[in-house]
Amino acid sequence: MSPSTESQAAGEHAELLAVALEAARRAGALLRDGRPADLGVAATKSSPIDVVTEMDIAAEKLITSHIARLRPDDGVLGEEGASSEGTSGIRWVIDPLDGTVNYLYGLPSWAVSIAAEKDGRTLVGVVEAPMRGETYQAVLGGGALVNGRPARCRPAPDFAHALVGTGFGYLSQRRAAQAEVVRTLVPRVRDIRRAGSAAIDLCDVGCGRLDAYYERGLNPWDLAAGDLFAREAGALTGGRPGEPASGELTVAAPPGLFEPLQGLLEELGAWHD
Ligand code: LIP
Repeated sequence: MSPSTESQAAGEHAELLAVALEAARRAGALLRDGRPADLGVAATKSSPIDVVTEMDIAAEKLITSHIARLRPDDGVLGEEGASSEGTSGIRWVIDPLDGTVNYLYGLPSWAVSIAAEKDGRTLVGVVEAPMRGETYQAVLGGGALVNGRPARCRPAPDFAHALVGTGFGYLSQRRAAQAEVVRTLVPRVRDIRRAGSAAIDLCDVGCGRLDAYYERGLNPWDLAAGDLFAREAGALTGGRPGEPASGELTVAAPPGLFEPLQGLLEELGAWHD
């Protein structure tokens, strides 16, 4: 890449990051400060426990309006229905409220996740976790920061000392299959954590607060920003061997732990229900 092309790319990444940071900050403040005391379920999606609240919808509207104002030619894909192709080649992938069930119950582990991608590659990602007072940001090839400080994943522990995050889907058949996988894993690792937000789990791998994370059934908006953050913080991410992280399976861990975990998940069929 020529120097001028490099500087153009750096300038674009900086602009995309600034848009994502401000949109995430504003949405995070709305969700933190505007949560109604009587918050209820506004709708359900894939199952009666896959819920949407009025705040998911309000946060997505705030984010998409902010982006449209500053970058009107970009495409958008949001969990709550925002969808447009755009003409710029940039697409925003938005989970306005990741960890919706936690938010509904008043638990603190939820986040706003915003990523910008071009030709299917995530260029920048921001995860805003207001109840933690933390902002996670990453730029492709530019590293990962948590509250402006460099983030690095933990060096790989041996398998029996790994603290492993995971999550479960909203359909009972899938949950039964996921329970079988975690049943095998529990006696082989230090412990399991199920915090309820993929975006935060992926950022926790990047910050060294989890040794690993895996989950089947994530949507693009759940993982786009956190996957980039984890990778830029030194972790490996992927799905089945040779595959990228996806809804089929997402795995994140430092080198040396990623490979044996991915191999065991493949053996256990964690990639199918
Ligand atoms: C959630 C994910 C989480 C998963 C939950 C749910 P949502 O996303 O972040 O990892 O285990 O089942 O899918 O629905 O809160 O945006």
